[in-house]
Amino acid sequence: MVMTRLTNRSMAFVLAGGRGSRLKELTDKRAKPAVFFGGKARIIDFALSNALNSGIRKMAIATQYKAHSLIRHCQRGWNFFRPERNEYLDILPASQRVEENKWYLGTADAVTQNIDIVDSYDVDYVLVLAGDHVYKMDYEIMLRQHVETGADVTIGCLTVPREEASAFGVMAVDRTDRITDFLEKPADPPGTPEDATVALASMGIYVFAWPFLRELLLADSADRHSRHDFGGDLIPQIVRNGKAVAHRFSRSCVRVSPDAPAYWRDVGTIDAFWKANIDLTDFSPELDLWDRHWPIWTYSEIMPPAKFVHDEETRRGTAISSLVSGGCILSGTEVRNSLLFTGVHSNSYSVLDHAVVLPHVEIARSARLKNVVIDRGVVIPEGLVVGEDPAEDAKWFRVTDNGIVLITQEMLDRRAAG
Ligand code: ADQ
Ligand code: ADP
Repeated sequence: MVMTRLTNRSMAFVLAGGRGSRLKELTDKRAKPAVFFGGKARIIDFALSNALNSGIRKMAIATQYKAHSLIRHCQRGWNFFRPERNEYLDILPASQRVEENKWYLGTADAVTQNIDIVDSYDVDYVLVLAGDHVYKMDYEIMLRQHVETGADVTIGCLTVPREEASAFGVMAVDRTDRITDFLEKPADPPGTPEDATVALASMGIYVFAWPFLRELLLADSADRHSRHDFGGDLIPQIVRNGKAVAHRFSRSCVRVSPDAPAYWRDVGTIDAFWKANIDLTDFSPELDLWDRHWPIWTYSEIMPPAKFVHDEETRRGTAISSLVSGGCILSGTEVRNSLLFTGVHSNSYSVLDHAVVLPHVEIARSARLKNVVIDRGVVIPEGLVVGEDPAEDAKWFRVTDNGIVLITQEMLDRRAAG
């Protein structure tokens, strides 16, 4: 028998159809996996890069909600897989394959509707991933655990504070990490035996042997009472009737970043999104995007280098403790603790402080913007001040409980119209 690596016998099925409604206007035009992150990337690049760096060369991406931006990104950035080398990456929009007007009913249905594609990949194992999170993880370690324990399903999990656990599938495990109970988004999540203040949460990452999952999906599609959802239907069913095992996220990170703490963020709210981006401006950020051993691949426009124009009059045109992407021109603007995506232009006397500025934002003169997230392509008018008077900000913009302000073009247009 020819010995092949486990990752060569596996595929990643990435679920990228969800809206991410807690990101509010940031996901009005795009699905959460397509939301920009870290200056150049999109959220989905993390799951795809993890799969690539783990040695997986067969991937499928199921899209649904507002998929245009996501599909375009994947077509531009992830188009280097060659069937001649037994590599595949397929983008699978809902309602393209089974019936013309049938959306994916739930996450499991997204796989069921594409059973023939998975069959054609000729793999033994399927790794189901959410395209929704920012993290680094070596999936090969999880695949190996799945094979070693002989589980029906292996679920990636991490500990979260108990009060945050209602947003997750929460599990109870025995001493061997076999899952004894699984509750999807419980109102009152149980703590762990060792520590009642934390709960063991599902990351929405699953490993199955394909023949097992295939049979389960076919049975599920015939079940009229099922919502065809992994977390809501299939996983609780396996926990009851089969063998489900927890894979601790921290284990899969040992090889990825031996010296750094395990990094995983949901970035599902404006606050979390702002903070995870601003954290990259730290002296030594927890998420190391510069690590050449675990690169985060993406598509990003190739643009001229960032330019800082020092204005003799204003004595500005500087950025400190900041990330500034290609194509940016900072002319007489002062930038502090901020993250600027590709192609941001900013003019004299303006100040950006703890600002997350998405691509192609234009900032006129004398704007002062603090603790903000500015959506792609926004044109900031001359003299706009945000982040100094919460009551004024709340009149026009979306202000979070933590005082972070989201600015979109629609909000500015409403403000301009009075
Ligand atoms: P949620 O994240 O709430 O919980 P869900 O909204 O189903 O579950 O999203 C899971 C993934 O599937 C996301 O990446 C999303 O973009 C995608 N998705 C959603 N609907 C889809 C559809 N119809 N077609 C294709 N893709 C779709 C899940 C688990 C929990 C677990 C959390 C971890 O159910 O148990 O704790 O993930 O975040
Ligand atoms: P990209 O255009 O690079 O994919 P987005 O995620 O911002 O970036 O785009 C989401 C979708 O909305 C795309 O179809 C894009 O063309 C469209 N779009 C972006 N900005 C605007 C805008 N200001 N008005 C209308 N449509 C927009």
